Amino acid sequence: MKLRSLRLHHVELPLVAPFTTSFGTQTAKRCFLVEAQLETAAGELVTGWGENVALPDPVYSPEHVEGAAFVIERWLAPLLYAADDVTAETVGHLLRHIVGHQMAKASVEMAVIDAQLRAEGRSFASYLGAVSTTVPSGVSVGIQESIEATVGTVGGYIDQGYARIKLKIQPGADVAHVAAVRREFGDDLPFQVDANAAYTLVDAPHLHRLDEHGLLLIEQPLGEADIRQHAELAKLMRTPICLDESVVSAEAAADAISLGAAAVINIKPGRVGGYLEARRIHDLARAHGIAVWCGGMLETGIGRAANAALAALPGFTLPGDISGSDRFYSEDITTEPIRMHDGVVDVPTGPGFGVDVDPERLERFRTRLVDVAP
Ligand code: OSB
Ligand code: MG
Repeated sequence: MKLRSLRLHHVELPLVAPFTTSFGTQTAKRCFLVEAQLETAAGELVTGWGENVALPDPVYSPEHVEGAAFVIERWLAPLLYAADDVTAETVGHLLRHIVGHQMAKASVEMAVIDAQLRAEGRSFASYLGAVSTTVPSGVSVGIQESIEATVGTVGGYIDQGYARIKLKIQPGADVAHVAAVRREFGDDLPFQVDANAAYTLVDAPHLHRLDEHGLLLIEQPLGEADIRQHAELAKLMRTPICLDESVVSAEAAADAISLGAAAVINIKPGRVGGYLEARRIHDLARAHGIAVWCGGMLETGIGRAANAALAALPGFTLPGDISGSDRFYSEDITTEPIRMHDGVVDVPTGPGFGVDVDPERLERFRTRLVDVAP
């Protein structure tokens, strides 16, 4: 296919409640959607949509919204406009000389995938090799002001039927909050924590206190670059270590697995440069007996739909952070929100990602539209 036009729709969606992690509080979702128009070999014009998952500030990863948009405008779009044949399978290769900027690359790859599959009338789940029609739906719970608030918020999501609770932790809001949730909801609750790199190896004796609470895993306790230190921490605690921030590519996943730094991997397509790299990490982990699950970045319906398809691959054996749209948004940007029912989310079956952008909401939530000229 030939790339004919590329547009970046910057949007801002209010969150139903502030979301606090060890790196900060978000009260709105600010990101951009990528709209790509491609011409097929048959001369047909097809449109595809992608979503960029970079946060407004470089506090989770080095990327940020404005930087990712600039990288697309200045480097990625020209490479793709110049290419004779742009396909889902070749986008990554065409962009290989640009170092890093995984989230920028992933969002462009998404738009190409969606366009190509719409032209073929094929669903993303079928394209990836999905083996289930629903995926278990977990919820990520932000850091709360008090232990009572943590218990109350977690209880609300349990009542809604979520299949798994993930609680954000940081020094000062960790062991006591976890203990209170276990006391209130019992040992059978599928329960895990995410530190977003808030600790150092010096905290190992403290983190060891989490071991008595039967957590599924602890996600990214140490820094992004601390793969070896995570391997050291793994020897000092029983709770399985799961990496998020550290796994920025299949190579990083291979290192983490070889070093014993990860018993589990959170796969986020944006963080690793796209859905095809995400599938490679799934394949690698599966071959090593490492469990994976699909992480989230407060996606709109577009990314949420794509993540549901990815999570339907056979190696995704743990519930992902794929909640219903209403966990973050009273109105999503897609015509239909992603819905959690009975603890699961349905894997979309329509062509491409199987969701459509709602034109009226897009216009209402849009803060800026950038036409990236050929
Ligand atoms: O560490 O998983 C994370 C959101 C933004 C940045 C990092 C993370 C998260 C979440 C939210 O935990 C997961 C979701 O989208 O439901
Ligand atoms: Mg995480």
